[in-house]
Amino acid sequence: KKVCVIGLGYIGLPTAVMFANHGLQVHGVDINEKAVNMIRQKQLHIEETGLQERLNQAIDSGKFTVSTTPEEADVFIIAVPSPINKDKTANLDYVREATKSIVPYLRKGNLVVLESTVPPRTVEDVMLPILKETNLEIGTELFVSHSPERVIPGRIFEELINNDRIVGGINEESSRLTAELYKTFVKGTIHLTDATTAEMVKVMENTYRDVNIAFANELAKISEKIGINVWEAIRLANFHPRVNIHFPGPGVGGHCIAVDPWFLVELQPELAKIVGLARHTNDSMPEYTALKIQRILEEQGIRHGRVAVFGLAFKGNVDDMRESPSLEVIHHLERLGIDYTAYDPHIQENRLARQTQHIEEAVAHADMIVILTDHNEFKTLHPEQVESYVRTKIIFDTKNCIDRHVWEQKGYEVHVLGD
Ligand code: SAJ
Repeated sequence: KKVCVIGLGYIGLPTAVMFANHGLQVHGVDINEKAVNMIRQKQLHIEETGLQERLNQAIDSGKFTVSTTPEEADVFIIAVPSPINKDKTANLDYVREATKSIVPYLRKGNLVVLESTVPPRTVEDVMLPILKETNLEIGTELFVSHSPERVIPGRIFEELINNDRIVGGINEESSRLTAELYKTFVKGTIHLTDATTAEMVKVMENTYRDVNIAFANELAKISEKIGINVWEAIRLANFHPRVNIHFPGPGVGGHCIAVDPWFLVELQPELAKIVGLARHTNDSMPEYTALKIQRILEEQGIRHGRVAVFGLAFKGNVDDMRESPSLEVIHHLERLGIDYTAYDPHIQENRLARQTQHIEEAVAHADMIVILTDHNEFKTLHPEQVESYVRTKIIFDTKNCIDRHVWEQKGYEVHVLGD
């Protein structure tokens, strides 16, 4: 069997190498020529645990080829971005273009699977009209389904294999063929449904998380006002067998959780009320964080202070800066006229003006270290590493990830978001 994977990003590339390493012939396609050339030479354009070894194996075995154009195959998997526009409406251009790009290569009996997260009805209303241009009869000569990826960056392979999988075909035969395909490597249960329900399920999962985090952020703000530690309160509440409150932070980033809920708001603005409010709550956190930084500096009587921002990735232990709340926090610091340096050991190149690759440079003359992501490097950071460089001993932990007592023992004033 041959599989053609369209889109070789965080989802497409791991999925492609998994199929290749399980004996299928795989052709990977991306419009980004640089990424294609890198992959061909077994170089990674993204960071993910276990990807390098698996890519080496896939290329060396001859089972995995890559280029910028599709090839004929039995199965076509589309794993392209589905971002939102500035006005928070879904941008389905990549999904549309990817679908159009395979039309000339589709033959009788082929299966097309969309993995990208999309607003419910996209397969039916956006993809099927394009696929009809093949003149193949949809459902009998051409099979189509949605099987949303549900893996978390940092643990992609573990979750690709072990998570349950949702498969929503446009008819039963499409679902059956898709389930058979993923059985190649999926050990979790494969649940069958229709395409639109599958689309809704995926958007619901990420919206659930967004709403839950917004709740946690609201609790953090309330806790600061009434003088308790929200982290301790959440820890205790979560001992209840039916409570699972998520955690506050400087904002919600990434291209999934902060994006997908808008699909529901766009579809049903009058009905998706909590969903929209949660989005606004989470989007307010970077400014809230920056204002708290300003307040801490003022309380210490520090004028023209300098802040060392630790963490630019959108979350801990990933190298991905897209839609990162850290960028928003920095934007607000600039607006407030607060001087800063930025440091992230997972972001290899300097993409910001005040960014440095050296921790010593980052904390030089700093009046405050602000932790915005829970990278392992920050959790285990020791005061002695920065001791001789900082100007003022203040640390502000927005992820509750440092050992507060270690820092307090060294004379630091420790602030935690939601405390
Ligand atoms: N965050 C919090 N508090 C929390 C958890 C996360 O503030 O308690 C923040 C993170 O710091 C980050 C953002 O939320 O900025 C998103 O991070 P995440 O780890 O929650 O999620 P993603 O975007 O990496 O992956 C999510 C996952 N969805 C769910 O867990 C329901 C993943 O399974 C999906 O496959 C992925 O979205 C996707 O591609 O849709």
